[in-house]
Amino acid sequence: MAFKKILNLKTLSSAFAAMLLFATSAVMAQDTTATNFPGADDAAKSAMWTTVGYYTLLLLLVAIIVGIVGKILRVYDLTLQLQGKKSVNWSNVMGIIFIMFLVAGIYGSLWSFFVQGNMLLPESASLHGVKTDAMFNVTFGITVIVFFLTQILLFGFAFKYRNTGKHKAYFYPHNNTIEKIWTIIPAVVLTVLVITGFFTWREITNSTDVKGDINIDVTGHQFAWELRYPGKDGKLGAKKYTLVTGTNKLGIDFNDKNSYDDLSADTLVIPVNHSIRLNISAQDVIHSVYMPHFRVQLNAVPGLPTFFKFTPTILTTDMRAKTENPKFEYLLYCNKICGGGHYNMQKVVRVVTDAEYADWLSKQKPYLTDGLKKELKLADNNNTQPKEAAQNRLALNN
Ligand SMILES: [Cu+2]
Repeated sequence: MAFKKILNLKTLSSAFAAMLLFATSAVMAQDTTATNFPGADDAAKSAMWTTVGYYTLLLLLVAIIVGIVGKILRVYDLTLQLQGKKSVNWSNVMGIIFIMFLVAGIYGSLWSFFVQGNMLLPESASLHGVKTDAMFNVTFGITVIVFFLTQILLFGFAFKYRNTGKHKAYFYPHNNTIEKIWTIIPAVVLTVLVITGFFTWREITNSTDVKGDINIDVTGHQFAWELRYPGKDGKLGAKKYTLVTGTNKLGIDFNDKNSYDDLSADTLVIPVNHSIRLNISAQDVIHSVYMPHFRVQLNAVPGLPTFFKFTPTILTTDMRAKTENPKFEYLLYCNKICGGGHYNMQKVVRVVTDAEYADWLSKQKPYLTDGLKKELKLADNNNTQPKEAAQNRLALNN
């Protein structure tokens, strides 16, 4: 009968929620460096899930043991009452559980801090990233101090002022001074943090100076990023969505002479210590350019071309040495869940020296392929006016 009472929707759903929370934390705690790339070792993956399953079952076992100990205490309490003795002081029991919870919680937080904290991104590989990291660290430092302070006070006071049997639990409903302190201090601290964040963000995004930047087009579609580099003229040609066809995937406008020498590339190769300007756009749904190692993220919104400027500071080879991972690659991800193939939207980003960059760029294929020339009825000689051909294309699209 008692067991049936426990099996109601409320307890079952809270137990399920707790299990889910724990299992998620266990998954997060796994070292995924061995499994986190395409074609990862299957054995490593299954070992990871075995560990998660083991800890989840362990949690279930601990919960059952706690339940049994509770029942034993209850029986003991009833026996005492039957014998006419003083019964168990449950407030004392609760007070002790509070302290145990505090100690276990602090241990768990510190464990998470040191074990999972090690899995954070390596140092920022871009100029502005150093500033955002500094802001993150300050915010993190403040919240850690506040977290430990408030948890110790919360559980410590619940223990200290409990009903001990000799005196009642201390009732202290209101104090204006304390209210003022914990309203004004967080308000001031948060204002300072938000304003610092505002100025840093403005500094990162406010540069409209294009001189000296390397312009690269990054266009998102379901499910890939298309990259376009300027040719020898250093300028990217115009784009027009109405010109998009199977061959002219990006809808490059070849009425614009700057388009002729544009290059298409598979890998985002960028020279170290140069300002890179990513011209970001999307063709279907909202995607998001996400390069965590450079602390870069900006949405790619259809119909709203935008850009992000950053300066890479650490060569891929140097980062491999720093992370002690010879296979390390910087990556460009999509950070919006944009559809079924979203997970597959990643490109390798390689930071190289100036000489390597020039060499790589000279090997890239022009965007204007023979197939495209034929489609646009462009003669091999680029001096021919392509206007008519492009208009024909437009007419076909309409
Ligand atoms: Cu996407």
